[in-house]
Amino acid sequence: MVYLDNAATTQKPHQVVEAMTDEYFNVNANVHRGVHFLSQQATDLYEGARDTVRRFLNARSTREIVFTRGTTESINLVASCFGQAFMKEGDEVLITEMEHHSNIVSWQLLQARQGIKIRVLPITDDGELILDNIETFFNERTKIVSITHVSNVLGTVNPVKKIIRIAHEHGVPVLVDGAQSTPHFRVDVQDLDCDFFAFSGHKIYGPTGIGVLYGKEEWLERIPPYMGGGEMIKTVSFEQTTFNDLPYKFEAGTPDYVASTGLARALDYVSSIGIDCIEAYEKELTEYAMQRMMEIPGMKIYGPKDIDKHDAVISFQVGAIHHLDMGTLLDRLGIAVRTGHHCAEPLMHRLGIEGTCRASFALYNTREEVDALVAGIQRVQQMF
Ligand code: 7TS
Repeated sequence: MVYLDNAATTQKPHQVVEAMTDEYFNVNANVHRGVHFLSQQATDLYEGARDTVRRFLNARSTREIVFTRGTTESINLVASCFGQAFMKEGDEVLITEMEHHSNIVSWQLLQARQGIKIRVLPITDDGELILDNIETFFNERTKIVSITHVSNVLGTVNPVKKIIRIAHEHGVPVLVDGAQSTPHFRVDVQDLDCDFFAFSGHKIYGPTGIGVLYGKEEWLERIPPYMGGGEMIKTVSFEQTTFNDLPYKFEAGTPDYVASTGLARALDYVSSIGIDCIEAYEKELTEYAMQRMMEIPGMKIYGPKDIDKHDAVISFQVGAIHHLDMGTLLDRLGIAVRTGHHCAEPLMHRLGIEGTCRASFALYNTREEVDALVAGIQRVQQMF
């Protein structure tokens, strides 16, 4: 089996699964709730995981690291809580044409509740953001920018640092969707100077059900909690409740403390290999794949041609072969790719297509697997 659906989710290293099994068998107890030995051990693991995430993102403080269920929940949290605190009817959020549904629909829910407006930065036919007239997208109603770091369809690496600088010149904070960037290259939230950053554990060799919202302390202090419940409070009476300190204000209820251990182990795994090594290896592999795939007659690859702007995701279409047929037949040959709109329907409309086939790589993929993909595509082409 050749697994090339890593943008959807990655396979897990032994260390990650073993750390979680070990916690269930040997340390399991609810966190932050007991004076007893096991609860303290579990709490130490949970808070240790938070510090591992802090180091991985180079955040200033663990107060800025909120555990969530994933990128989707992190974006919904910001849309909902930032929206409630800082956006009124007619205020604007600026997104892009290449967003994943999670960074579109979250804002549409806010639109339905509070009458905000969604403005959309356009892209070129090659899938790059058009920034020439970005200034015209800012006005006094612009309250937040919410953009993807890397497109899960086109592989485009967006110049988020530049966009953040421009937004800040207008006094506007920026949320970066890092679901597709964190697994592939170094992210430094202080260097980017983003105000919020979201990513998912399962896309970076960690378990499902856990993700992160990084937020600058000044913003997290100023926005209200997302959900109410245990752990997010200081005191509760029927008349009035006071909220807990950061980051616990945003962590209502029993968290997935076993998954956070798995995530920390996955980040340690990535760091032990070296994220810069991973980036270099995957870049070479993606370049090789693009070259080999372009040898196939009728091949169209979406996204930037320049490999420095193209992450480890290749969306393609071969002649008139429907992407679903291609994906199904590749699967018969033991090759797993994703087909369809990739949760980015507005992007499909922009490109004038219904969907694509998508091969996405991780650090464990090889040139031999790329060769198998190319041979598989050629075989499918012959069948047609
Ligand atoms: N943002 C981007 C850019 C994504 O690629 C995804 C998931 C999400 C947000 C949502 O992440 P989740 O972990 O909360 O679901 N993208 C994909 C994909 O490309 N194929 O399957 C899921």
